[in-house]
Amino acid sequence: MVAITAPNPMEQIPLMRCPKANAGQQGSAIPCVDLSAPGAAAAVAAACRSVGFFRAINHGVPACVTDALEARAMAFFALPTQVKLDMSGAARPLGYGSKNIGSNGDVGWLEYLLLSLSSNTVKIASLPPPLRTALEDYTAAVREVGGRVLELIAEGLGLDDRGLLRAMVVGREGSDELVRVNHYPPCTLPAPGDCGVTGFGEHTDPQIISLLRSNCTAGLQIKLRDGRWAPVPPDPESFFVNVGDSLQVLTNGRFRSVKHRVVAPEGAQSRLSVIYFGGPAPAQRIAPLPQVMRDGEQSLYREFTWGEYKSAAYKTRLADHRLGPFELR
Ligand code: GA4
Repeated sequence: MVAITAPNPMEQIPLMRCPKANAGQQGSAIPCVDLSAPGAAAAVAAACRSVGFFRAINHGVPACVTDALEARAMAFFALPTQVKLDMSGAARPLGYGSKNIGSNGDVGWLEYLLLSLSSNTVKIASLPPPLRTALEDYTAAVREVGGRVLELIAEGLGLDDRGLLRAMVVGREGSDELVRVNHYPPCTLPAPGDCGVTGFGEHTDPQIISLLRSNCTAGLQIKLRDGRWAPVPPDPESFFVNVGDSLQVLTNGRFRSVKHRVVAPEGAQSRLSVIYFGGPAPAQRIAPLPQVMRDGEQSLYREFTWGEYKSAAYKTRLADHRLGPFELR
């Protein structure tokens, strides 16, 4: 007798290759910042200038909050596809998505939930209540970490108003905060030894900052300033902070948004990551902060609002240089 198994929809995606990063010395290229240490502001600013990315420890989010979300999210992704779609709606861009990222042809070896947060309410009423609660607890906690990081950034930049960046994102009425839960099942597609299958293609995040937490399955890589890709060793106890395009503009290029990507896992374990994206209100003007500019320094970017940038970004492909059309030189 021959066993007939239902075709796995993930098997249908075009095979994209993504070189595995060389674990060599680059792992140590990822700065680590103790958010509770006295020198945290200087360390955050140095990391944002040099790499645009850092690992944050001593962030104050209890493990029970991250663990609860991980367990609930894994249970959600184990449900049949149709049930997940019925509960969350198909991603357009918010909702449940599988392999398609955005609406311009990008694909990856993953499924995900993309949700908008508003007044700390995850706007997907029909998610299973335990997942909804776990997401709300998580996002309330991670948003505080985001707020703290933005205060440290303001201090590290020497701004008089330490609350300026935080106030653009956290707790601001109408700010544009998103949370994304990415599930990368073990990849069954063949790939040559030095390549893996792309889980999430290379891109920068359009927002001000992003904070990522994953389980202990590897896959995330960041692009260093010298062009090499560095693997980010997973650490479920840390948050990984990304500089987004909008922060690059607010600092007139002093901080640079980091390119990152995910290679799908090959072993038996899924990768699960949860990312908080801190974006401002649509009407927020995104232009270099006058306080960071030296006398006579010219803006590198034409001025825009977050709403304009976001709608332009959502028309691009993942790997596009989204700030290009806004650059002045
Ligand atoms: C990248 C960062 C966030 O995941 C995201 C992504 C968004 C989406 O998944 O719909 C985009 C991507 C992201 C930038 C370019 C466009 C839009 C997919 C895509 C191809 C939610 C976001 O804000 O921008």
